[in-house]
Amino acid sequence: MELMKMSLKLAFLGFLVLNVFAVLSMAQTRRTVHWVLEETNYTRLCSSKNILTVNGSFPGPTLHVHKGETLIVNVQNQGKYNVTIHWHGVKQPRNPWSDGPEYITQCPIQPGANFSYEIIFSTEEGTLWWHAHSDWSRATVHGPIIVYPANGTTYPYSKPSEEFPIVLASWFKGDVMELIQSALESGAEPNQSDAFTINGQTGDLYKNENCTNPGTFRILVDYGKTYLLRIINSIMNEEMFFMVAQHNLTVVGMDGAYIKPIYTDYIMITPGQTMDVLITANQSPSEYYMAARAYAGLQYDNTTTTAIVQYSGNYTAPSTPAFPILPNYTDIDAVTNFTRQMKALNSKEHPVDVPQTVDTKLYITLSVNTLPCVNSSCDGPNGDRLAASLNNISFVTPEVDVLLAYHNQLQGIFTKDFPSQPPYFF
Ligand SMILES: [Cu+2]
Repeated sequence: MELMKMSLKLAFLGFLVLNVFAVLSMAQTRRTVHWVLEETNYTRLCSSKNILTVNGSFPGPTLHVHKGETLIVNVQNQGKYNVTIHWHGVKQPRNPWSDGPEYITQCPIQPGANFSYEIIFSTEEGTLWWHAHSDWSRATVHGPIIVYPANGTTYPYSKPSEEFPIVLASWFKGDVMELIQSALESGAEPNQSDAFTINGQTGDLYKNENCTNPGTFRILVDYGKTYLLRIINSIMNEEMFFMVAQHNLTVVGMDGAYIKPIYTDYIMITPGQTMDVLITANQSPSEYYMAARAYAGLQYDNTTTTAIVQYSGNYTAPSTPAFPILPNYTDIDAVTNFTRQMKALNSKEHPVDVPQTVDTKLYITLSVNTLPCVNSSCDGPNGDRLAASLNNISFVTPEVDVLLAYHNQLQGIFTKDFPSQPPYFF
């Protein structure tokens, strides 16, 4: 009996020691990153303005993690607006307090304040991104998240020689926070962007005689090698076509998951989406344009942003690099032909366990509607104001974030009667 007690005690001690080790090793894998939100002066399209940035950079810093890691990002707000940061596509199991959407999972970080996000990476692998989640601050406050395979595992394709994040973004000559504010007040559509950018640069097609040439992002490649482009659409509104002149693309991942490879010469990427694209430098050593422009219908920014793929070695650079023939703005066939090929990789190493039984059925319509204004005094269609909705219900910003209201059972912040189908079928 005594012996048994003894061994139990020892086992308990061992358990304690093991736990201390576990906590210590966990602490070691939790890196902390420090970010400062600040106004930074940038010049694009021949005019300067202050934009909100993380640590002064546009696009913002890249987060590099391995699958399964947990990262702490401490955000100090030295800007003049309320801001939150969202980790786009990171599932964060049982960790909603760090998800970021303003007034949904937290109240915004006020100027002068700071907030520590705990970002739990679980099943994601590939490329994701982070962005501000308050009004239009995400136009300038965003950056890549690169999730490498867990230690001891590797990609489901040959390891690329090098990788390049390709961040597509919108550039507005005006202040983005003022633009959305005035659109919300008038009820009209917000202004279109004045340019698109690739990694912060507009590219050569935005030439203006009155100022120096626009900046152009370049990637340097060696003949025969294969590269991974981690393409992120951080553009505010437009879906985009993207191509590289005379080079084929192989799409191997989307939104932080692997897919069955798509062999194509163009992609169409929607706002918020990410794509991992392999490209082999197998053409005559030279310079080639990569280019992106909108796939859109009615009102859209119809400009084209470019960057350059530059081969290493000795050759005479062309006066104008080869330019890709992008699908037309309204080419729905090009879009369908591309999107119909999207399938999860669903291999033994990367299974996709889709739930097979359905508990609740929801039928949800997303739409842009109008709300009436007194004496038709707004600038939207028929003097009304535009409002987005789900099943005809529009979101009204609460005074307390919805998650806190849910957690503390506060009354009057949200209702539980969201309809499981739209009021009208059409
Ligand atoms: Cu997002």
